[in-house]
Amino acid sequence: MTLIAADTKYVVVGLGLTGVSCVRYLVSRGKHVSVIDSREKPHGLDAFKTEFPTIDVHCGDFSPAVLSSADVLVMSPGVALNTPEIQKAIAAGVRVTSDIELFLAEFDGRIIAITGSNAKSTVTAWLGEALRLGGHKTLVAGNIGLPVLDTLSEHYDVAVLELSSFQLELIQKLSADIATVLNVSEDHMDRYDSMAHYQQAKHRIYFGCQASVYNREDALTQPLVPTTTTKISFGLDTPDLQQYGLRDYDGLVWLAKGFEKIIPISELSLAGLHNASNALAVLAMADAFGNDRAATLSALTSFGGLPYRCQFVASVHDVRFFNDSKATNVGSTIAALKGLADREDKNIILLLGGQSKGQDLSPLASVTEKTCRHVFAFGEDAALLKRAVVTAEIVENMADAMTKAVGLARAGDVVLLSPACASFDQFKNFEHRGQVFNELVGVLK
Ligand code: UMA
Ligand code: ADP
Repeated sequence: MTLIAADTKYVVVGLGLTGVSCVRYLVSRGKHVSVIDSREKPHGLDAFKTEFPTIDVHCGDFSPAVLSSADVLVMSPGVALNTPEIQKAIAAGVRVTSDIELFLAEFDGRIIAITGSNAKSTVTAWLGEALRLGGHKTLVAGNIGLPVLDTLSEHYDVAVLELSSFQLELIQKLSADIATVLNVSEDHMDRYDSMAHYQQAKHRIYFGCQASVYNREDALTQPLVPTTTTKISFGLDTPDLQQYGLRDYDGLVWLAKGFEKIIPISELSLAGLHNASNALAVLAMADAFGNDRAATLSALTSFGGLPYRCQFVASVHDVRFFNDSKATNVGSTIAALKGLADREDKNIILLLGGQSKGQDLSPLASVTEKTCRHVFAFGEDAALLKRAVVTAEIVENMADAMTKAVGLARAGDVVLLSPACASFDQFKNFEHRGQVFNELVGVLK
């Protein structure tokens, strides 16, 4: 590891959750630090100035003078590395690091790193629960919402880190004990110029890892980088020896390792085949870690799931309402539709909408055709959604979609918010969108 001089000047780029955690950490280590943010008045600026009255904050642009005054830029994941001003600073010799790299330099426990286009948070939290029940002091952090540098004051045996492609771009060599890419489907196409670049960013998670866990049904997850690692696979097909998959025994479908039957999928605490896939990933990683199998099984049957992931909200007049606000890309919406569809009937009324981030929306066409009685599209990219799902009805916002959906719904139907898009055009974030949906359901009861 490079030794950093005591008088190194750090400029933290971006004043969000990550940026504030970086400042807090660098100040606590006695470092010289200032902040830059390209927005005029980033959210949380006033609170920051109260907490750090003496730290210089430059807002409104990425001033070349401020950036080039740094020895090291500490990047936030939301700021693209190829931002011209950042590239100029790098070309002039300024080094770049990130909160995850600073964390890795200090953390002395084992590291399990998880990425994927979907299911990252669910698998991270589920595995964290399994390891905790196995008696390991376990940290769950990263893209899931807890910046890693805010956790260093406590000792942990193991960190289960959810890492986004944005965060992975900012790590030279992760060297995790266990690393996984759970699945790869289109997302963040407004930041990457091709799927190949997006996939390459995700695969940085495998650099230097000791064991890689991949999804053998998704070729894009198989390690691209040469590894000396143990490779372990999971998938919903029948597993070979040492692989994780599904097997039929006595009329039930079981999670299995090779020929070993482990638990029927009907006993998992989260329903839907996509969650069986998630459970297999948890099991594979927990075994690779050496977790007590009974503790893992206990987590697989008791974990309550995270809010806004295909979450059942209520049944009103025999219409079930599901909140999948976290479905911010096409792959996750398709998983929800397949999970909730009734094979006999097109029983779903789907609410789509928001910012589509440059994704190819066309895969929505055939699955909505098979599963949905009606589709509503709202928000910034409603017209693009309608171009993909030609039968969709454009409405102004989610509240209008709900009013119309309730008017259409018959007993036995499902009203599903699974927007396939980011929320920032009409909401603060996906949590806010999820809360508003729950409130709209609440007034129906
Ligand atoms: N900013 C600029 N210029 C830009 C872009 C952003 O100055 O061009 C500034 C903004 O004004 C803001 C700050 O950067 O002040 C925001 O930084 P950020 O976007 O990196 O967000 P954080 O608040 O630091 O949160 C990040 C993750 N967000 C993103 O990667 C976009 C959070 O993941 C994560 O929980 C948090 O770090 C802690 O690790 C959220 C997310 O949406 C949930 N992630 C994406 C996803 O899951 O798809 C990747
Ligand atoms: P991430 O952190 O990758 O966004 P989440 O666990 O928050 O993942 O789930 C995001 C969305 O993906 C939710 O809509 C959830 O229902 C859906 N999802 C969960 N598991 C899978 C899977 N294995 N494949 C596709 N979609 C999934």
